Amino acid sequence: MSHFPSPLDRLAIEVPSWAYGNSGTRFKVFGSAGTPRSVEEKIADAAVVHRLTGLAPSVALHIPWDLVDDFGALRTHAEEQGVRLGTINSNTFQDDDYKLGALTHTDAKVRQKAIDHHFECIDVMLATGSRDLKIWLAEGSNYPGQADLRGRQDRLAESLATIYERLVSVGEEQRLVLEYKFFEPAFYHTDVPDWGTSYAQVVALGERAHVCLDTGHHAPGTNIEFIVMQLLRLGRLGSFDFNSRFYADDDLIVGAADPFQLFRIMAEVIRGGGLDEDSEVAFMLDQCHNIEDKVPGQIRSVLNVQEMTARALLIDRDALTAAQEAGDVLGAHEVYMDAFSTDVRPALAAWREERGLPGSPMRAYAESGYQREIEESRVGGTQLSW
Ligand code: PSV
Ligand code: MN
Repeated sequence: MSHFPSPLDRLAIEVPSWAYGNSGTRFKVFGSAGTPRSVEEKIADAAVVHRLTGLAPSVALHIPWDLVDDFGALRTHAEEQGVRLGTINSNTFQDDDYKLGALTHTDAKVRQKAIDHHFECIDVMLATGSRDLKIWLAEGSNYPGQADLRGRQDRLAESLATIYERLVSVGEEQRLVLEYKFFEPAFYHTDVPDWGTSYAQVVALGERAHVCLDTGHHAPGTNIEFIVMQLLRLGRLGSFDFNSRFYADDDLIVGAADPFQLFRIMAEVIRGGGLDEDSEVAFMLDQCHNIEDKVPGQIRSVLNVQEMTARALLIDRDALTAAQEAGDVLGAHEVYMDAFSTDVRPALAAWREERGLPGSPMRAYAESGYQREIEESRVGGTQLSW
């Protein structure tokens, strides 16, 4: 049964440039042999993931981490490697001026600096051919009374409107996606803590503003697939940042901590049309590989998404609906679990081989010698990290 329903052929997962650099926790960033010293080397690594899986045709950039002098040349470099440059992520979380806020700051000069940074990101998008500007804000406060919650929300709306206005003026395709996160780095309140706040802000902007759902950005126990359903229903699910977590925003390999949750999310994506031909939902990874090799870590990640998507596509929708409508609680649950419990790995290996890809991308990577090659050749220079 290597014939999966056609949405499987449409599944494309964008990889983040930062996953190829060194990362860590606030305690330690570990260096590792072979880590890229340039954005070009990050893209070369990302291209290997796509070559071996056929699943990762684009690479997201983070500005200023991935600033280069010539984004047109970077675009050509990516295309020569067989990938595209994707979402542009802004960064207003590593500058002293933003200690008390960026788009929400009480000082208009600081707000303008943060807005100008987004204008710069829009210029980058024009050079790279990117569709999406993704905004995640590290803004909030640590102590009750420290900040005027309402004033910050109003300033946020105003700043976002200025950015959105510029974005929609440069072309027809560009979109703004606003990512939410319930805490960290702020610990008392966060200005965009949940999907409802992100939704309220993007709806006020216009039709080309959407919500980004990062799977690591909810309180433990949150029913994430419900949020997926609701945002799809409302037509505002712009993108996913996939990763998995045990405790907080762990940024581990997607599907590693809870494959069943990933299955449930993909089941709602499919149910809500998120893999239909005309869907504009972007599937991205937002992960760090602190201790494992980064390229195979990314390969494992995109394969996990594919595997749970394939299982979710096996849900017998007619049988499920019949059981649901008949009030057959356990029958409906069994139909759902039958799909989750199916081992699709042999069928996926066949599916890959039919498309000229290695049946086992993980084994193909291990046998390719690429890891040894980058470890031996990438000496000198400064390894990239955040
Ligand atoms: C914030 O935790 C976040 O999820 C945002 O997407 C950032 O851009 C990214 O992580 C940085 O790693
Ligand atoms: Mn994220």
